Amino acid sequence: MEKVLILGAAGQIGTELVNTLRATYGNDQVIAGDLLAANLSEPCIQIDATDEHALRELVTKEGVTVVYQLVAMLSATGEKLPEKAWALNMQALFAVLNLAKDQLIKQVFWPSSIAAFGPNTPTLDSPQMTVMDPTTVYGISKLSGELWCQYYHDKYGVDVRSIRYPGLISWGAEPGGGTTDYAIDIFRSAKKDNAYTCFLAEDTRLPMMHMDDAIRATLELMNAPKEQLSIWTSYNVSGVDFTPFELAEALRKHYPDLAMRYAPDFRQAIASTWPQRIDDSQARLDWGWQPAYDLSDLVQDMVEHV
Ligand code: VAH
Repeated sequence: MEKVLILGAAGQIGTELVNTLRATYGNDQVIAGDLLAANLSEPCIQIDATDEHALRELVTKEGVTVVYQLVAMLSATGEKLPEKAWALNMQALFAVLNLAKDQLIKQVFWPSSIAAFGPNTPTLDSPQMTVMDPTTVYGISKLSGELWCQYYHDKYGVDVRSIRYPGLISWGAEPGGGTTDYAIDIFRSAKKDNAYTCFLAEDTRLPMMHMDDAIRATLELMNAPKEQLSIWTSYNVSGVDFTPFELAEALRKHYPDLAMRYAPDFRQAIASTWPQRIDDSQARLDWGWQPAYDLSDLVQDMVEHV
């Protein structure tokens, strides 16, 4: 029976992953860990994901077998605190990779991002293997982390698996300082004010995904037979891609008089370095990835729950 520890359990992905994994393995088999533990449900622990000693004590005491290491400072916040973002994102990854290297745990999940691509990455149908020249600290940490995951797999036999998440759209938890957060904020703003001022230009196309698809992709990858997998950096996966204009048009099916304004800020310069659409054929080939939500489904679900 697996015993799972989720680090970053209070975050956008962690909040959803805790619920899904508890439904799969049983409540007591999934420990929710975060520095902000106040709102976590039991079993939970307040823990610093960069504190390797505390992690070693915890996984040994609790018999943890799998760790989902979700802690990171995202793209927009990371540009305001570059050295803190690098330190946090890398130390949190190494702490868990070293637990696996020392065989204290048997499997690791760590999220990468389309932010690991850059301005010279082919912007449409960005391949699994391609030019990667990220220009944000967050993207640099994700690209570096991918290469370290592959190194620990190849050199120490660590079973660490990863997905390059696109922008994730969910209603369960507040977004956490990302460049794609507009695609979450717009739903709350439309419901409250029937209006939204978008911090990206209306034609900024980005790869996005409903959180349900992201969680399912994560568990399908983690449960895939190891011999089926060919990528030990991080897998491309795609859901949908859209522009703020297209999202607003889809939202107007529910809010016909939605007033949209566009006021690009510093996050436009970040979004402009990212691809518009991702080629996820390797994930489809290796472990049968197939998204379920299109833009209309995504908007319908968000409108129903926000
Ligand atoms: C961010 N939501 O905007 C994250 C994501 C693809 C972007 O990694 O930083």
